[in-house]
Amino acid sequence: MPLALSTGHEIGLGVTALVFILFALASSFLFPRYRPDYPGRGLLAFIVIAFVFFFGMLTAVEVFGAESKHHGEAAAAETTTAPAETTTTQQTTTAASTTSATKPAATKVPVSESEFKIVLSSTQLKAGPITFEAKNAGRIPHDLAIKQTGDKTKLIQPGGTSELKVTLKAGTYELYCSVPGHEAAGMKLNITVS
Ligand SMILES: [Cu+2]
Repeated sequence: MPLALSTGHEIGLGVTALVFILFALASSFLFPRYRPDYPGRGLLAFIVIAFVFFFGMLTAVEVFGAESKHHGEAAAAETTTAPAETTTTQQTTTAASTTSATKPAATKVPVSESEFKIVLSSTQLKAGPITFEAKNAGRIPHDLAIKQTGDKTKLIQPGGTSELKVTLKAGTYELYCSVPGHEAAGMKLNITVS
């Protein structure tokens, strides 16, 4: 309905202006041509009519013009609302993709090596990504290897550490030290993954 009302007011404003202009033109050109003494005796009447048109025009501009301005503000408000909604949607999408990109963390398993044994806090591990954090607690270099997968760390100096990142399926695996003679000396340990 506001649109129809506004259109009606614009037409009203236009018609009022048209009548006013026609009257002004007629007063200037038409009436003097056919009635040379115009306004003549009707001077007072002419002034009254001119004033009525003048204030009528002012009123028309105020009433109809105000309605048009209101409509304009409403349209401007609608325009500013739309981009705000778009921004919110984009932020939600970004947050969702960030969350889905996060991977499950690997299980961290501390391993202590020394002459000549390998010690874990538990030999029962959960299947999936596992990070063995091998620490050389002995006095000579060692490493940590997994017989079934072939993975192994670099040679770890006394007091040093090295990580071994693997993904293990359910089964039994042997951890050992690949330095010659160390496995036979006792640096081996069976673990169970389930
Ligand atoms: Cu060793």
